[in-house]
Amino acid sequence: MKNKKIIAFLSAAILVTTMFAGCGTKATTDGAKATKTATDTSKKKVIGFAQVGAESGWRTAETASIKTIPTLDPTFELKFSDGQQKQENQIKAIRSFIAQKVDIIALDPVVENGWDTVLKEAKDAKIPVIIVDRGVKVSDQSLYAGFLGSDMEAEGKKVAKILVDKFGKDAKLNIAEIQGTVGSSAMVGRQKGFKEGIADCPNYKIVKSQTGDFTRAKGKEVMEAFMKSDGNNINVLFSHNDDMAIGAIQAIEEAGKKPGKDIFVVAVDGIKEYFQFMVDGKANATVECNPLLGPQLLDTAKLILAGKPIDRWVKSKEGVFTAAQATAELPNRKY
Ligand code: GYE
Repeated sequence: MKNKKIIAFLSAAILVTTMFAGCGTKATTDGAKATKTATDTSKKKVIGFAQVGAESGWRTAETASIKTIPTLDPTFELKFSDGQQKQENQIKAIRSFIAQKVDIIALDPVVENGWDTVLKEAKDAKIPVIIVDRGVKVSDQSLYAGFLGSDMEAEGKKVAKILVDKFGKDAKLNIAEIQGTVGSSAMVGRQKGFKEGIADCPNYKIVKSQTGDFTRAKGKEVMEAFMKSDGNNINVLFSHNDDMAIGAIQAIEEAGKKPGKDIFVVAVDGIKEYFQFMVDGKANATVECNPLLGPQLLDTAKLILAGKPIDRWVKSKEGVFTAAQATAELPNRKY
């Protein structure tokens, strides 16, 4: 009897143990699942993007495009930092990305110089860096994996060609130039390309040249000053971006002149809003600079992480648009 009781007790115990064991297994499986999900998330490849700022329509479009990366490929995560047009903020952002051990750093540098130290820190931490949109000048080329962006010098040359095609080489042009951010590759390249492009036009004179820092407000301010001192003389405006041209167009109108007629207006970028100014006859031409770099940045990051070679310079594709094409092109503009 006693034995029977013991056997019954043991059987119950075994049953209970098995039941618990069953629960235990279930719990472990769920736990494992939870752990696996957590591991998957932590396995996401992280790109840290140090952006210049939010100074122009172009910039906003670039930011939006790069922010699509995690949607284009959910195995990627994006950490975004807005440098507010200050190099020191961008350097801080890179250091923070290094501390967070991101997989790739993408840097859109506000200016060309002054990156050696922080890029060396990224290299020492074995984090590859892709330079996006604007270029850098560094002593050691191995400090970054590659550059993805436009050919700024070529853009400056295209602007010059627009003038030569329109007015001929021998025309007498008094050109006002509103430059982008001083020391940025966009400003340096566009200015250089433009000057080369007009080198054999003896009567093309840059009579005014000042920076508008790529913003609409400063573009207007600069043009106001130009109009005050030389308004009757200027017959061409070359603005390093569309936003500054839009600001300048307002200044030209306020000074009692007709932008697009009294002053031929040419810029760079190709933002939708500027197309409207061309349609309205207040601007004459723009050279396209493509800000939709998100998909190409993702592709480049994937190649690097797969240990595959990337081009030293991945160039973006772009065109030139005149006021005559603006109405047809306007509905196609994606930025
Ligand atoms: O032209 C301007 C922006 O770096 C190409 O920066 C870019 C330039 C662009 O603020 O609108």
